[in-house]
Amino acid sequence: MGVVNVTPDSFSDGGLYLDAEAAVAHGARMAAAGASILDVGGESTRPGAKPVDAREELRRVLPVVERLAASGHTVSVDTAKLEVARAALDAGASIVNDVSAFRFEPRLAELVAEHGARCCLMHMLGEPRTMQEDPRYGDVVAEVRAFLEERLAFALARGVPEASVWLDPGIGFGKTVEHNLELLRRLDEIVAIGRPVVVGTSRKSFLGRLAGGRAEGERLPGTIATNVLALERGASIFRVHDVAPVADALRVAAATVAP
Ligand code: HH2
Repeated sequence: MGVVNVTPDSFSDGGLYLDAEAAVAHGARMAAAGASILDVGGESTRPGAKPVDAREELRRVLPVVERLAASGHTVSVDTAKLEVARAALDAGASIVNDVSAFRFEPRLAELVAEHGARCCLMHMLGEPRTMQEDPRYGDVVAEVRAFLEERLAFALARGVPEASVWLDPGIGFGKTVEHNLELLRRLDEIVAIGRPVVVGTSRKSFLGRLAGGRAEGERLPGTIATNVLALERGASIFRVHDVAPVADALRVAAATVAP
């Protein structure tokens, strides 16, 4: 899954693809490099990012979703807003990637069911504005697993078929470095829920810290290491900014994992 951020303020590529033309070209390049899904987002979720209203989010993502879908790409829309998800699905997106897992807008579940779309439900502690203020868990893996099971049950109760749901432990969303590491170490416990698992470690700050202080653009080695290990532990979908090198690494790693 290649990341297409149509935002001025995303943590690692904010402002680079704000223009629809540039975002579409970037998406097409990632598809050519091996991305089978393009995840288009119009609102940054980094701590402290400025909230965006639905009108502005739509203005950013809709032309990009439309054009990428029209060119035959599988498009997911990274949003927690009903209006944005509805317009994106009508414009050809087929997956809703909701970092709030239908908590902020429960009616997203019915929308996904009505459209026969797929969805990615992600764990986040609270909301983006405050999630990194001293996050605490008893057992982070057990709590994230219980949350994802509850959100999966919610989606099913609203009519989303089980086969349409992917789950994501939400690396970096209300987690310390140690929480992120524990989730990656014990990813098999999230995979054991029985749905495809999405992981998003790409360029995230814990990788910079672990490597001794690396800026966003210097976190590719950490991104590759964590995605390869996540593959070995059963993850199925890898949300990344640097598609070509990660796709190569995953192909090689996959060839060494027992079928
Ligand atoms: N991470 C980000 C955004 N959306 N969706 C899923 N399913 N999993 C993730 O880990 C995830 C996500 C944050 O990364 P990015 O989009 O690059 O940054 P920003 O939120 O600043 O736009």
